[in-house]
Amino acid sequence: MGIISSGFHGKRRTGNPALPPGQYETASFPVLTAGPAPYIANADWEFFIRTETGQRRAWSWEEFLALPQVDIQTDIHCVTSWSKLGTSWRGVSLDTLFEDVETTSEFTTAHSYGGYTTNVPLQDLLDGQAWVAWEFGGEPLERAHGGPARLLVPHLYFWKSAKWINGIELMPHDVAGFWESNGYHINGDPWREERYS
Ligand SMILES: Nc1nc2c(c(=O)[nH]1)N[C@H]1C(S)=C(S)[C@@H](COP(=O)(O)O)O[C@H]1N2
Ligand SMILES: [Mo]
Repeated sequence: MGIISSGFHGKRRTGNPALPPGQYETASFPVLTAGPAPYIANADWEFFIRTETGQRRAWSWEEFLALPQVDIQTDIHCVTSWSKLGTSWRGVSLDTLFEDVETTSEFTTAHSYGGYTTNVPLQDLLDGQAWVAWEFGGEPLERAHGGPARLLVPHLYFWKSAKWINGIELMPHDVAGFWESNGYHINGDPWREERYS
């Protein structure tokens, strides 16, 4: 233990209960992208949801902005060990986007412009746990961080929060995405330290 009595015993902690095991807090906002950042003009952007039966819902940028917008305050946790606490975002809840979608699938694949994919169970996207976010800290999301818009699933490691999100595909099975096929854990719960497989 350090010199500060944190009240935890037998476990090395920083003393901040907001930090999952093995994470440290950073004030900066690192950029982590596999490959080049794609450029998508707002006018060309769309977000789709495609089901296992081929049903497809899609929103243009204008239609997306006309949906109910919510402010989100949340901590984010990268598998490379940095956490950023109390970040603020604005976007549309996945609950709103899934309102008229009928599916029996339990799994999804998030597809990004540029080809990045990540798998997320449908239940992790619903009930106020995930958003398509387009504002960060009161400003339009920077392209390096996924602008025009990114998926935000902050209760899982940040690689699940697909930047430059294009759409969500409902999947009959859990199919590993980009990082999940390259050694990252299939689920990615930071509180269980599901980092690598
Ligand atoms: N499209 C896309 N989304 C992505 C990535 C990526 O390479 N491409 N990297 C992931 C990883 S590993 C992390 S940690 C976060 C980093 O987000 P940031 O660059 O905004 O910090 O984005 C995730 N989403
Ligand atoms: Mo990451």
